[in-house]
Amino acid sequence: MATIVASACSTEFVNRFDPTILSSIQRDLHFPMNVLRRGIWVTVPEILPPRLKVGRAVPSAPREGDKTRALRTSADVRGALGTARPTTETRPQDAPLIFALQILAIAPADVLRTMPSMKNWSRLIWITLASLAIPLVSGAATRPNILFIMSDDHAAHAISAYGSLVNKTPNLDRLASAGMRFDNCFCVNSICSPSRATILTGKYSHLNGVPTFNLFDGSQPTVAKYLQSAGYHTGMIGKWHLGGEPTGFDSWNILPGQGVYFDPAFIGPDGRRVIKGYVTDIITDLAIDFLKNRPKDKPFFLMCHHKAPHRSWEPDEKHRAMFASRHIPEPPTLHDDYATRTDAIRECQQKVFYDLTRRDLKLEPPADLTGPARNQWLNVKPTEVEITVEGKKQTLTGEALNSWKYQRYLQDYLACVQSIDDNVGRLLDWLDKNGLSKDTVVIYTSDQGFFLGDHGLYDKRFMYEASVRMPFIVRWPGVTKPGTVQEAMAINPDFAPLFMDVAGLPVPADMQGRSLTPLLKGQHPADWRTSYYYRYYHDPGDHNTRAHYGVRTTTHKLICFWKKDQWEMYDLVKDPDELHNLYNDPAQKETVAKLKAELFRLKKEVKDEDQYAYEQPPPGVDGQSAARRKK
Ligand SMILES: [Ca+2]
Repeated sequence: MATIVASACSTEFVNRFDPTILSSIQRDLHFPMNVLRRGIWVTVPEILPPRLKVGRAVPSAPREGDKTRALRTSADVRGALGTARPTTETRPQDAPLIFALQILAIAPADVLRTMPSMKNWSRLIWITLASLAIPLVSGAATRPNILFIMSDDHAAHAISAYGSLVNKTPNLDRLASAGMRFDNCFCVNSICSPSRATILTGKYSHLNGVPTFNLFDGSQPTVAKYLQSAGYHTGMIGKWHLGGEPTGFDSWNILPGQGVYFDPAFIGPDGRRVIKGYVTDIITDLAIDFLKNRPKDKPFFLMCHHKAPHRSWEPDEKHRAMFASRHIPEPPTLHDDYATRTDAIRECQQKVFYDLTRRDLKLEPPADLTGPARNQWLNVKPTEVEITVEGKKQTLTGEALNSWKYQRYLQDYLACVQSIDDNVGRLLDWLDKNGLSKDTVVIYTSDQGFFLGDHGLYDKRFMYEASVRMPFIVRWPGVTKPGTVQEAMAINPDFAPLFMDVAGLPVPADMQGRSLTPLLKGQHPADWRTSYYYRYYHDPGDHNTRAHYGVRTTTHKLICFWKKDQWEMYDLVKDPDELHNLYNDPAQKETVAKLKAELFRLKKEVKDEDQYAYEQPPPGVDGQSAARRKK
């Protein structure tokens, strides 16, 4: 005979609820996990007659300053429930969170013996709750599916919905026209693995342990684990790039390290296999397989992570041909002379004119070169290139070569993006055909932005706009008004809280972002952030890019390259291209002082105590691909 065990609790208490409690209860009390999952996260006051209001676990609500208490074991649950007492309190104003944990579990009747204060309660109450609760949690409308599509290094300004001047992306535009486009979504550390760790944990790099390309500690809480524990069927397909094996996913199939564009290897729970074809098509195929094979009685959470359009920008033949002879407009800052800027941008090695290699430019090595000599040839950054135009050989140098390099880079990059766009279309079509679009929140983003020749650069890392701005498009039928644009500032630590919220779960207190749901509903919370904190560590890294931290407000940006104590300040309203460093302008003294105060306020708020300022964990995410390269 099953009986529902219930307890009311405070908001803080709910926020400290640890998903590991589920496995603890399962282990200690021998409950089937699927029953547990069906029995939690239900808001009951609305369905209860007033006289049946449940008890409030007053003594278990943590007090101010009490940071250690958490429900981790079934003993904790018993302790919390044992203190519950009947109450006639009316429902508090913040009831959805306050009562989110009321039904903790469906427990065997004998468990009640450990909860003396509940003995006198009518068992009928619990049975009634059970019968009411289960239908409440089973509807797809209350727990929508989440399809999170993330590409790698796809700049927002290479999406036509964002006003791209260089390409057209009809499928991403289709998503944007049915949902909300975020125009000010930023990453907090503009590099691959750190962004992924932040998205999974809702935390900054200094708290999730991934400041650079180092191994992610898979034992820490992630949004995938929370959703999995709450009954979501979770999947991770494509580029993982956090080292080790994914945790918190019912199904996973990942590229080793960076992965490769053609005939890529994938690693799953059953080992490694090579799949013939083009990586963007294959990741989409695997995502569709996940959707086809999912248990139909559960909502799903699928992270579909593309490799493209990451360097070395290798398109498939179809898309390469589309862009092969296309002239791409140059960005206005391609010839930036870096006047007024600090040393960092001059010293970096991610410049289109100087740092693209023959490999990047797809130049063909002499046929007689093999092995290391061939690699050496491909890794040269050429200052002279011979090309053939209409049967005639030409040697390019200087400005002509610079322009040609930009065209070669963008043609390949955009051709890779075009395949992403096609494949997003395939996924959207599949959802449509299978009647899932209405019940699925679809998100498109990239792990950061990218320089498309902006400031003469490729790659990312810097806190400049093209690098930190992430495309972020959300289609949430019935919640988000189609075709809307969001100006409020979002950051990638917000993604995990958003997924929690979509799934009807309380946002854990240690997640540092904030759920974007109010914005998606068209609300404008008065206390929404107007500034955010950024920190990049990978110095000198692969591109000799100086470590820095900074603050971006809605109008200004302040950057500190802390190892050299060099600063930059930009007025984003008057100078959106960030060409004029105003840090040393006497007229800006007051503005600089205010920005510094805000920078250090935020640094403290996000608990950045310079954990990785001068020393970072060893590399740990590219081992497998490095091993492949050596072969
Ligand atoms: Ca990336």
